[in-house]
Amino acid sequence: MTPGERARGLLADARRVVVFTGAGVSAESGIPTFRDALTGLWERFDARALATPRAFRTDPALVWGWYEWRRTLVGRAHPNPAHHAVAGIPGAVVVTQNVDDLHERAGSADVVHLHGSLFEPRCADCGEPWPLPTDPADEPEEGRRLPPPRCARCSGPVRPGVVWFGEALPEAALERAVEVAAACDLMLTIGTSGLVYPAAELPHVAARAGAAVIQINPQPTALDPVADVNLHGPAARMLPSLR
Ligand code: BV8
Ligand code: ZN
Repeated sequence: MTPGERARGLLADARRVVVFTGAGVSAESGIPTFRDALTGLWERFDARALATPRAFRTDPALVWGWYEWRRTLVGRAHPNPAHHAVAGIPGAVVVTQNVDDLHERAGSADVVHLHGSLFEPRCADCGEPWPLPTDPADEPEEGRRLPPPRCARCSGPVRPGVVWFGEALPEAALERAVEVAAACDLMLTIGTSGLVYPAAELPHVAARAGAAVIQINPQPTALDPVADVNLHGPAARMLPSLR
């Protein structure tokens, strides 16, 4: 039996599916993965250094400009066949590390964002949500430094609504993610290098609870040992072939 046939059988028999995704699932929508996201103004920086509270404190305009550029990229992008295939899995819970909204725009109704979202900026001081500009004319130009807006309530700096390195994940999201991973009978892990914790623990939680784990990634990853089936290829091609 080929890995693809095995995966198709597991998916057909599964009753409680969790789909765990990373930046790779959005790659074919033209969204650079986390490591590749640094081009132009940001190419001399390491994403892991930029996605931190310290970077924002040190140079808020650089960090806010980077995130606004990424948000604009996502706004212009479209869900790809991988997002649509995930949305077509009956009753699947999507647990994503991504900060884009492509799973939702593809029709996934139950999406848990472990690392927050580009679309929920808030005041860094008082937490007041900051309303995103609705007029496309207000969208920032191609990647450049952009001083963050000021909070209407306390005039603190507005920050992206994402989880930075060294910051705790949203409690409710992490709790729900562990709960569904421990209760599923199949986990698909798609487009993640499995290097960032505690998110990368989830496929292990599922395997320990007796679930089958299918991985879709063109490259080997840190999750290879926990995968029962490894499908080496791009998600937009591999996922639709499982249905
Ligand atoms: C925490 C949001 C504790 C921001 C992200 C030292 C100091 C402090 C912390 C630590 C430390 N050492 C370790 C840690 C823990 C740290 C961590 O895990 N570090 C790693 C680097 C070792 N974790 C944290 O800091 C977390 N918080 O531990 O808090 C705590 C507890 C209580 C109180 C206070 C603190 C927070 C982690 C969240 C960080 N934020 N994102 C943003 O997006 O800007 S993580 C970010 O990196 C992305 O979300 C992504 O998930 C992750 C990895 O990026 P990528 O590699 O691009 O993406 P991915 O991993 O998904 O890889 C891409 C894959 O796609 C590749 O495998 C590629 O082959 C594949 N691919 C490519 N094309 C395709 C494809 N696959 C399929 N189809 C294709 N076409
Ligand atoms: Zn405020």
